[in-house]
Amino acid sequence: MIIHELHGEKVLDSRGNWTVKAYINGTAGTAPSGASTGSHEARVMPADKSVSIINSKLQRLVGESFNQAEIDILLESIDGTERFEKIGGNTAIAVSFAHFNAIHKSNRIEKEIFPYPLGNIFGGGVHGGSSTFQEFLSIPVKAKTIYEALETNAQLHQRLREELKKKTKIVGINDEGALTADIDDLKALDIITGIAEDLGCRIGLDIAASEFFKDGKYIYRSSKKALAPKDQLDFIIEIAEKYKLIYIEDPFEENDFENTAELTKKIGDKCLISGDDLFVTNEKRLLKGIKTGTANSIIIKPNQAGTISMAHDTISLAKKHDYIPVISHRSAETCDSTISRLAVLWGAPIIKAGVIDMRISKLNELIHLWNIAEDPRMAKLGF
Ligand code: 2PG
Ligand code: MG
Repeated sequence: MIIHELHGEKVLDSRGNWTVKAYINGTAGTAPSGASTGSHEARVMPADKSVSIINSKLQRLVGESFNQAEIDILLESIDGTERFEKIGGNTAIAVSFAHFNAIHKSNRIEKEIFPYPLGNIFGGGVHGGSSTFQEFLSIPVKAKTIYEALETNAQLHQRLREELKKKTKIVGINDEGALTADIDDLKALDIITGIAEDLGCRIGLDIAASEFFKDGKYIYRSSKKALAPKDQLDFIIEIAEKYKLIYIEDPFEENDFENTAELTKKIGDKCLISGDDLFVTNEKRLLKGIKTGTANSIIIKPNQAGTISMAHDTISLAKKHDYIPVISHRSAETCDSTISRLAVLWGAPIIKAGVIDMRISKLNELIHLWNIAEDPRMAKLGF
């Protein structure tokens, strides 16, 4: 596709912070951003700087013709560093998304297999809320259509809200639209699993353990527990069994491959052990995981890598080695729904994209893709 026009704009994200939006031939792509970011992610530039890079340095793309791999490789080479230190991973992903969307804008994606939504129902950590664990996630394993799947997560969110209102005075909503309440992590798991069983969903957790790892210990807010890594391992195994957890993300701090591997060895046959801050959508870090038997699932966040093609390389490596890829949003988002299209295009069996608020733009895009597919089916989860 020939780029006739490229420009950048500063726009608001869901936290009310500025982010960068790129337009290619009138079609947009917008960078999301995280709060629990891995330290090995692509660098984020201030939005003003990012916009000015698009409107000056990157104008050399105008008049040229690229496919997706070509434009992404050019962005990497213009930057010239491993983690987009010069132009910013946010700048690169906004341009990469805009290019992808300009190509695929009105096209039906020639894929028929749809991802299960992994919905953030209840939360805390750095996203707001008093639980130590960052995300209590639901996966509607029995759903046969995308409609059923999305409705089940929405119902769980609604019923949990009612249930929490009976138990505590203040029930809130955090950065990702997850419910918050002043209850302990285990109490939250008790309540959530009760409703989830009734609705036919299974529960997962994004522990985001780096965020509460201080001086060699995992510090739990409400119970005031401080667990050494080995005790954290025992604790995670205990709750995985008790609550029949199907998915656990970042159970240890971002560089602890060893304990993550041990957990995978112990319970990886019945539960997905997923690396987010651990792998940061980075091929080299995933390769280390593959070699050491660390985790059996990976979060794919295109903005952690910097371009769609880099994220694609990582997901391809994951699939080759039977790591279950989970395409994911960030805690600060916009209505950009590129990741929904990528999830279907890349055949990811799971997508983490929220349950309510503006995050429904991604869920509604899945519905649209479902409706224009010829014979749409849900992915096979194998559990
Ligand atoms: C995560 C994400 C998205 P953040 O940790 O998986 O839920 O949060 O964007 O803050 O890293
Ligand atoms: Mg995470």
